[in-house]
Amino acid sequence: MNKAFPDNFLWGAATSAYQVEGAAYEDGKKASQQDVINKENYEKRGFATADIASDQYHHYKEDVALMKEMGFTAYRFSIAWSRVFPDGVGEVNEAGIQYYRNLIDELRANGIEPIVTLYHYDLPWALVEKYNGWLSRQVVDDFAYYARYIINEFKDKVKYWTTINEQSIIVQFWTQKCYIPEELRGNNQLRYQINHHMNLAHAIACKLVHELVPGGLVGAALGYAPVYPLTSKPEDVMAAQNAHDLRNAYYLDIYFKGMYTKSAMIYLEEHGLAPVIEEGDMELIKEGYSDFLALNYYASECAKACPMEEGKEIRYSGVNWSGKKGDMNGFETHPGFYEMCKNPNLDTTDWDWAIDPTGLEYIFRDIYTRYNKPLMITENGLGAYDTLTEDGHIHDKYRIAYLRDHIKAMKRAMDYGVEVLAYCPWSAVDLLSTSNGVKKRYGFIYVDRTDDDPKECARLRKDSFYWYQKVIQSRGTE
Ligand code: BGP
Repeated sequence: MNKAFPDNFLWGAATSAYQVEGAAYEDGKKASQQDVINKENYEKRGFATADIASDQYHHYKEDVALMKEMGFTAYRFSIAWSRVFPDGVGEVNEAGIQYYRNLIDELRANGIEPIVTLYHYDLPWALVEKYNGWLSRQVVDDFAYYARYIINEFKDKVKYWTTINEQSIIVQFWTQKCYIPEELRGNNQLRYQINHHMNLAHAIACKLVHELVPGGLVGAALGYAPVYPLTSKPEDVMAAQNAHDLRNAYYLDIYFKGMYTKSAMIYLEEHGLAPVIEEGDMELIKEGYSDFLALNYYASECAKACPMEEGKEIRYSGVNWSGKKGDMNGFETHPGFYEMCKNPNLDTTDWDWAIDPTGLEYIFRDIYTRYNKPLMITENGLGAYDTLTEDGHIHDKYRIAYLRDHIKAMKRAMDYGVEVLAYCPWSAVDLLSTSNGVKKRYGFIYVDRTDDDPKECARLRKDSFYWYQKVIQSRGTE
């Protein structure tokens, strides 16, 4: 087996627009639903807003220089729809699109391949006001308008495109990822309806890349966790299969087979949760095939049987808001199908995410064997509290250990024949977490700010920065 990664393997890291850019209302940008959701998080829980985030909008040249210093050959980031079209559709905001032209040119000038995500949770607020955003089918046409503009604009500069970030996670944590009016939050069918609208939007974006970008490659970025049975009791094994069908296969089958996984759809239909599918939808989904799958892998999940019982109701994943181990407020439950639970065999992060590098090897082998498409990692990482020492260092050896083990696992999968294009862990620089403010850090580059005080967002190199630099230099043999 080869020790080193292939020469053309892309090494980099990832971010998303609202989590890193800041400048939320600058140069013509208007609010996205994340500006509103994060303002609520600030008011309820004291987490930072997206107003300044890591201020990459003003630090992008410095950030790209630091990425180059680490040896990056790729950077996965997203475009803020409301920076380009502040009202969702209509007039383009010249200053907004210029920011992305500058960023992409800066990356290219430094030999860094842009991997562009079209949508990462930040729908223009104007479309929420107009028709409740993703809840309405109208959003599909507006997304097509936005996607056509962006893909056409960057067709000669961007080869790798990802469409919609983490549809599976949006179903679980829908009020954090989409703005859902209070009175509709009890209607779980809408989670799958949103998801269906996103499948249509995804298919349209895939078709657009195939039509407009010479040599372009496109796929979704899927949040994916393998599901293990809690025990080897057959009913737990069956529960794990059920969870896999509804949480993982459901997306893979759409992206690669153009169909909904039957078992999952039967379950949804039986419980009145299935999306409304209109004539022509499945044909469109089939036409919008993916060239690769981008995976966001952080943790594995565990499931056990969940017999139907009086009083047991459907519920979705809990969140650990406090960042104290063991504070996770509940697990996803589908009576009669499966119930998620803690895996007693794995250690967790402070936010209760199971640490499981072998899970990465497992899913790579599994997905590649079934679908035979190239894979890339567009997120993988450890959310942790970092301490800035008095003399300006961040000794994040826990992050190095986590990433090293995952890189090794990815390599083992590659040694067994899995085609992997890129490794872009989360995150290039520290940024705003989706549910836990800025104290939960992921970056190689420290951003000196707190939830209460954005300060100047000065950049500092963590120990993991120098470690990753060596990994890249040695083509993964470090
Ligand atoms: C993924 C999202 C990212 C990111 C990451 C870490 O689900 O695509 O946007 O933030 O998870 O999650 P969190 O920020 O909640 O720690």
